[in-house]
Order: sequence, then C-alpha cells, then structure tokens
Amino acid sequence: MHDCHREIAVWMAAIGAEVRIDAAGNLRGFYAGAESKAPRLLMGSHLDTVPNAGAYDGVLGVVLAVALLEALEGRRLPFGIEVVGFSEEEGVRFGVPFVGSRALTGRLDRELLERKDSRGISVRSAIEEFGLNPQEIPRAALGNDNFGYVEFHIEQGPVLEARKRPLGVVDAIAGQSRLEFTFVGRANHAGTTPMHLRYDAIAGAAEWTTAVEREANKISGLVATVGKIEAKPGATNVIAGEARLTLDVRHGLDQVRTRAVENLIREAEEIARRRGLSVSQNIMLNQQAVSMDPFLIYEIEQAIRKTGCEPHRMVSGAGHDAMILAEKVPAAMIFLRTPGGISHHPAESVATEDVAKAIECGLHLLDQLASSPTLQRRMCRA
Ligand code: HGY
Ligand code: MN
Ligand code: MN
Repeated sequence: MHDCHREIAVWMAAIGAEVRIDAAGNLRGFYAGAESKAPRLLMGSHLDTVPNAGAYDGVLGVVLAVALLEALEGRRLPFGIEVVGFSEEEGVRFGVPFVGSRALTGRLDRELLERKDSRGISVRSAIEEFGLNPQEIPRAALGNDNFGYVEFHIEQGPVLEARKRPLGVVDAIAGQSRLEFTFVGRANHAGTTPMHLRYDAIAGAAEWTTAVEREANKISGLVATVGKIEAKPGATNVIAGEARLTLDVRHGLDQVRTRAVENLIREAEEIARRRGLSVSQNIMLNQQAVSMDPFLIYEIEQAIRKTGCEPHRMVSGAGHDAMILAEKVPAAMIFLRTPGGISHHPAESVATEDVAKAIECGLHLLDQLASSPTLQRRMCRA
C-alpha cells in the first residue's frame, strides 16, 4: 500500500493537488477550486482489494479521478475536488469492511479499532505499524464543506455488458450482512470412531452450507455466500472438532435480507441440534441498503448522454464506500462495463474505450456541476 500511495501521490502532486495520508491510511489529494473557500466535491474509491483479485476493483476509480483532474489541464472550477483512495474497503483482513471511509464519517470507533486480524493484530496496531497515529483519526473526518461524492467503479457484474452499455449509473447499493459461524463438535480418531458415534463439525457445516444455497435460491434477488471455511485441527485422519465459516447475504430490500439471515441462523441451530453439535455466530456487519443522490444521478445521466451513450440505472450488488459517505454527503456512482461480468478474480477487466468514455462523462459532469443553479444553492448550504 505504501508503494501504491507513492505512485498515485506522484500523479496527484504533478497536477497541483495537495497530497496527504490520513490516520486511517486513506490517500487524500486536494485540487483547489477557483476560490480558496470554495466547497468541494469528493471523488475516489478504495485502493485495497481481495486475495487473487483483478486489477481494477477500486483502484480504477481513484486513477480515473486523477485522470479527470489531469484532463482539466490546470483549469480551476467553482469548487475544489478531493480525490480519496480509501483503505480497507473490502474487509478482508479484519472481517469488517469500509474502515477507511468510516474514518471520514466519524464512524471508525473504538470497537472497530480493537478488531483483530487472524494473527491477533488489531486495527489500531496495524495503523501504527503502517507509520500512522490512531490518535489523529478524528482529523480524517470530513468538514462540512463537501457538497457531493462521485465514485467511478467497475460494475463487477454482467448487466452493462448484456445491455451493451459502456456506462451505468447506480440507483441504490444493496444492503449486506456479514457473519462468522462456528460449529463445534468433538475431534476424534478418523479410523477408530464409528460413523454413528461422531460429532463431526465439518459435516454439520457442510450440511448448513448447502442449506444456505438452497434457501437463497428460493428468494428472488437474494444472494448468500459461504466464502471461507476453516476447520480444526485440520488433519486428514482427525474428525474436525471445530468449523468456522463466513456468511455474506445481500438484497436490495433490508427486511428481505435480515429475514433471510434470521432463517439461516435458525437452520444452523437446527442442524447443530440434530447432530449433537453446538453453533454460535458473530454478526460482523449489518449494512443497510443505501439510495444514491437523485440530483447527482440526473446530472450523471445527462453527462453519459453527452458521450453518445444511453445510461442504464441499476442497483449495485457490490458494496462500496459510497454507501458509507452517503451518510454525510450526497453520493453517486458511475459504473463501467465489466467484460464477462468477472470480478474479484485475475480475469477482471475493463475496455480502454469504456475508460475513455468515463473520462469524457466525468468532464461533462464537472462542467454541468460548475454551471448548475441547483448546485449553487447546495454549495451555499455546504
Ligand atoms: O464485497 C463487496 O461488496 C465489494 O467488493 N466491497
Ligand atoms: Mn471488491
Ligand atoms: Mn470495490
């Protein structure tokens, strides 16, 4: 991440942005507006990613925002633009996503700072090891001079490709629940323990995993994923005494998602009881669905049309920092088509001509915002 910060900071500084790393590890580049007290537009995305990932999820949004500033060629707008490269959006290391963007909304709290990774290192210690001071986190919070947040991001799904649209605009971001389940049985010898005398934690976890898939298939628009399973002691010739699994559940409607989670918890308890196991779960995230800002959606659709493309409004199944920022500033997202709909995988890609369209759209959007009477009113309020 230090290398990534260095690389992008050089680009930001070259176009006259003031660059800093805040205490939550977010890279922040501020490109001043025409007046010193001008309110600011936030742009950006996250710089972290997932294991064995592609090369575009998150970072493309930061690079596109820097490219937009570059394309201004020194022109100053009636507002400043702050480009943010968020840290720890995916939640891979500590199990909880949006750590960096929560610092901007004042939600990086003590509980989150104490969360530990698989090696027992807390978020607080990780921040210190990175060379930052957690005491400074309050200074990462947004001021009240921001009138909006716009995030470019790959769609990460098949919709825009199927509709032959290079660019889409996000209506809303689906809510998501993330939980950890632990099934506990009794480790025993794989060779001497008859089948009817076993308390096999992996067998119970496997039965529940197929129940997760079965239940999700019954509910339109719901997705549920067991992405990680770890067993103890983890030896070929030992019946597993413990199995820990992650669960990720998403849906555009919060009540559908939360009801599905309750059902899956009940299903786990029923399977455990029948098999003489115990099961517990820990809710890591209960993130509500978030609607994007109607004014920015409208302006983005106009900007997409000016590039000669027809915009497509859609719900994002993937979570994004925009859903956290939306608590403090009107937020919106511009999606780029994802060839093959493949993401969180090395085959993730984006078409160069779609990136060119995105920059063109971004420049139209900045010009529209610069001359928008609605925005003048908003900026006065910011
Ligand atoms: O998992 C997600 O929703 C995204 O990749 N952060
Ligand atoms: Mn991702
Ligand atoms: Mn992402």
